[in-house]
Amino acid sequence: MDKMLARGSGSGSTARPRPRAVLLSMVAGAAVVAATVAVASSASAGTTLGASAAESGRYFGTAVAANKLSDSTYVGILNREFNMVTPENEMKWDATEPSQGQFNYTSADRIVSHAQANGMRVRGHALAWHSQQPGWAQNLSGSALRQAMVNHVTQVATHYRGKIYAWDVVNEAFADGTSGARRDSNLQRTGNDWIEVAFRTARAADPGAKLCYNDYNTDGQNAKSNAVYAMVQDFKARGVPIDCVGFQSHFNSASPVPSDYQANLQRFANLGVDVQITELDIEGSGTTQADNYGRVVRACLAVSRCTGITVWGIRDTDSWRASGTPLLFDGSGNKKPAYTAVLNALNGGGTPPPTTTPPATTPPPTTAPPTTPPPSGSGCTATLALNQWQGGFVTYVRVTAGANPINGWTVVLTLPGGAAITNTWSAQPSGTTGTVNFRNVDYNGQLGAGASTEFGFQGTGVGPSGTATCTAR
Ligand code: G2I
Repeated sequence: MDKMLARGSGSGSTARPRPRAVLLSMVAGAAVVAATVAVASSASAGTTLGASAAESGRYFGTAVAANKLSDSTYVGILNREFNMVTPENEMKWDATEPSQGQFNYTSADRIVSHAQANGMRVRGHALAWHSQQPGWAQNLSGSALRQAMVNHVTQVATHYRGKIYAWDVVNEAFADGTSGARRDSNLQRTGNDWIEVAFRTARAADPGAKLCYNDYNTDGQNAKSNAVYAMVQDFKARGVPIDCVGFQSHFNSASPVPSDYQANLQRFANLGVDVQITELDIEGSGTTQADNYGRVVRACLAVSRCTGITVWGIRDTDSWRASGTPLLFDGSGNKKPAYTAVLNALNGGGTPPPTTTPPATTPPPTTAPPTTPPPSGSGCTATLALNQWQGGFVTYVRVTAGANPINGWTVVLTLPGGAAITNTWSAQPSGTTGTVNFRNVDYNGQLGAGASTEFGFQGTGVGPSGTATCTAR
């Protein structure tokens, strides 16, 4: 693991331009008419949570319970609105390893299959946690527990290797209150290094998954989030593999959206990790609830490394705290004002974004044409970042549009001899060896001028690095 290079998506600090914002500025003046026409001709972009989040390269997800996948109202909303899912309980230790060494993936697999069949990605939740441990693990301590944890992380992350966008590797390991200390637990008592051991183990098992630390009451700057911040800073300094921090964001009147919510997301992003809102719910109703949801969404959109938002359930009645009606759909599956606030925020404040390329020949009359076009011209460029280890690799490819918006892209690269691709995400490869064409998938083909997206692939042998040929459509 020491040989790992920085991940393409995990080390840069370059802001990701938002395609929609760019498009809107390009069509200033004629924007209203253009947007209306474009939306009318579009299937779903700008009209569902997932499609609207994808306009800025983000996802919009929900927690899913396997036993609700037979509820047609539930599944109807899930398939229409969301493009990321988190199993609410099905990947936890008690669910996946009920007896030591005997793994049961039935319910979790059902969710992963549903996601894959419907073009959604999966956040894995959660590999190592003090809570929801099976009884046998609760009764272990010391090296027996440490060994059991390592085996659990290895087995589960290996089972789902290549199928997980991001893993909550460690969940809720810090104490509440002002101590800034680790939470006391059987895992913590195995030694302070249990968290980094879990992360290194997860990386070895699934090098393609982003690895997150996930917690609650860390949504604003406070003693607990400061302690997590210090841990992430330390991990980055020492090369412990961490790619993202999850902010659960369970809010109510006793625990409101902090005034420094965005600033807190930003300071973590500045450490060189992605940030994600992982379990959002806000108790309340009507306008107040809607306003709070809008604030949270706008905070994520304002942080370029905030890669997506997950709500912790679909309908109020699906929530772990249903009496607080904290979600976006009521018990009958109707959209609440909070839903509209979220959709409007994703769409930039009320106007759905144009979903077709605006005519590039109508520059705003008051703006002088650029004298120095970007070096990439009107096509696209592709840069590679490589994680290489003995016998295998993951390559991350960043595709960036040139001076004009593009409607699709193809990246062509040649693998070194002996290398073979075993898994690709966010692109469609033409083959597994030699020269391979990677074509965009549905949600990441359209890029505004200068905007970028990322795909990746995992393989055996020595991976490619450097740059690759990119062709735009
Ligand atoms: O507590 C809210 C969340 C806080 N962050 C971590 C999340 O994993 C956690 O999710 C909740 C689930 O939403 C609940 O559904 O975690 C709870 C357990 O800590 C889940 O509750 C459990 C009940 O405690 C069990 O009795 C029940 O069998 O749900 C299980 C399945 O319905």
